[in-house]
Amino acid sequence: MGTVEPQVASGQDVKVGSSGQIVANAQSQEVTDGFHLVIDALKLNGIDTIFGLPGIPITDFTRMAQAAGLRVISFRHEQNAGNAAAIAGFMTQKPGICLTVSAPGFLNGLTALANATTNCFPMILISGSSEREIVDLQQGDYEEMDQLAIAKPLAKAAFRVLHAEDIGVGIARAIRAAVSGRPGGVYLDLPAKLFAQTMDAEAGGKSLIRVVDPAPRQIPAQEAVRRALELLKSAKRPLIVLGKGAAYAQADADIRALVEKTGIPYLPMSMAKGLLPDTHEQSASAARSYVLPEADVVMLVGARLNWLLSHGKGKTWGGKGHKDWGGQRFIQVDISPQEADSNVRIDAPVVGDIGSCVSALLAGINSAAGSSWAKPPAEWLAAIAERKDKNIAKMAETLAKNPTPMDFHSALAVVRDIVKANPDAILVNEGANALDFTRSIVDMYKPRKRLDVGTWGIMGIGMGFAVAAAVVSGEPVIAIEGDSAFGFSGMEVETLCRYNLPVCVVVFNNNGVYRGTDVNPTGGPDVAPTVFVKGARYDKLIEAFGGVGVHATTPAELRKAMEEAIRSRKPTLINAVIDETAGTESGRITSLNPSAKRK
Ligand SMILES: Cc1ncc(C[n+]2csc(CCOP(=O)(O)OP(=O)(O)O)c2C)c(N)n1
Ligand SMILES: [Mg+2]
Repeated sequence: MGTVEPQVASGQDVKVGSSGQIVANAQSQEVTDGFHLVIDALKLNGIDTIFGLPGIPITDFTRMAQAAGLRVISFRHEQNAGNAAAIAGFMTQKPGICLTVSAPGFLNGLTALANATTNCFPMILISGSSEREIVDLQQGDYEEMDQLAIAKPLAKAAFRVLHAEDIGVGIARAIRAAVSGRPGGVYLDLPAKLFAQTMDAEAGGKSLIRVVDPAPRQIPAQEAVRRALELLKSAKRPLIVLGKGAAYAQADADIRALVEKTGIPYLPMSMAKGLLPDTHEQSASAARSYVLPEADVVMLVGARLNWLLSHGKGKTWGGKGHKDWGGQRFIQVDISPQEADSNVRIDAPVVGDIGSCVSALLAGINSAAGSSWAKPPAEWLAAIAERKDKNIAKMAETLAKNPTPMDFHSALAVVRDIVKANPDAILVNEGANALDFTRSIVDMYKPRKRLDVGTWGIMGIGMGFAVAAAVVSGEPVIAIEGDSAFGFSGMEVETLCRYNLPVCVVVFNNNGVYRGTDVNPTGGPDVAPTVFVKGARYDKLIEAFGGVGVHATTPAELRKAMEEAIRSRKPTLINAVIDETAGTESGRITSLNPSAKRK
């Protein structure tokens, strides 16, 4: 139990006991308060880190949490703290905690909470809130806002605790909601008054709950597994798609065994890269545009058929028109029973946690009535290999060029080598071209090493993810950032320096959003909306806080700086000057711009 600062429970005749606790004369009781009950409840559930930003009413909470041995990582903007919490949740399967003040701080954290929910990252946004009586009558309290109502539609669940004796239940419910089933963002509203409430320490301790089995396994039905395996067996051109959910599951060995035992080519979604090394011979990444329309049976493992997979239909999948079904039959392994049929018919849904589902599928394959599982037809594998080899050779040619100025490819050839030499390093990535080229060029070798913009393609995750990745893993972090993307969280380079984190930020500086070449068609003094200050020196930013800044205009300079950053583990920002003409509108998703659709 945490003990309280000398504080008087109202109306009681008290004295301070030998260990500083409050002793009431009547029953000789120790008291605790809301602050300590929240801290104790978190600690009781194995939470060791809080990402946040102090202010009324949670400043003292951050101090007491630190005093109680929790790691409290303070940010410069709540959105970055929220993103840190979310990705910590993804990496650890424990809910990441983000702590903010009321209204504006809460709102700043809310984008990260919504993004976490969309991406199925378990996090809990804990915000202090103002006086309920005043908020509910809209009488204009300090930072007045009905936060619970606002959070509800954006979170997987939202709770408020009004009484100290309910803190244990509140934290337990938040933890269960965040990590069980399909994980997501949970909002927990803690009014200012709650923190100061006192209660008997022993009763308080007893009111806390250590959550037993917070994310229970969900075993798939045998019938569903059998149906899926039968469909898979009937395939002539099978394909496995591994999603972020498969990476989250931490069932790495079984997933690899499933892919290798079946011999089926696979495609990793962005954050599933590295589940098997990207250099694996069964990886079909370099032949994506061939395998999607050609496959006849597709097994989705923790991957949703959303826009990132063109909704499972249309021309990407061999359909005639943009909404036409391509003829594939789908097996979908997912924790949510509602996911199947969201976009196209799923012939064989397998519902359960990815780990249990994959192990059940493997068991079915291994026991295939004595007969060993037949590998996919050789023509299918040969056709994929042919495309792959061609595309990989083409890419190697492009990467070997050394143009002046440096372009995305020549810079990423360096990043690719550095990641290969440091497979434990974590790669954070955002931008448009800076994102798409990195995803396709930089191979990942281990699971959960690539953290990026996820389902929404959200800008601003960069420094929050980088801080959390370094704090949670202790491994070096490389953040490949578009210059626009970096700007959303750039002030957190101070946070990198303050905590002395081994993060190497590489800003791919092409003078703007997508490119630096747009012009104002009116000839007026304002530059075009996508263009930034030309020749900006982002490296100077980190120098202001004692970090290492490097200005790199060639691949050789970039290589030297990245190697040094990884070796030294010093917070480093490399301003990598990229040809401002090299990018394309929106990177790979140009076609989503409305004007591209205009007939
Ligand atoms: C929160 C948010 N705001 C805006 C966007 C739209 N957007 C997509 S990519 C991008 C920035 C692209 O520029 P940059 O990061 O410099 O990458 P580049 O293509 O130049 O390499 C923006 C603003 C977004 N995805 N998310
Ligand atoms: Mg840019």
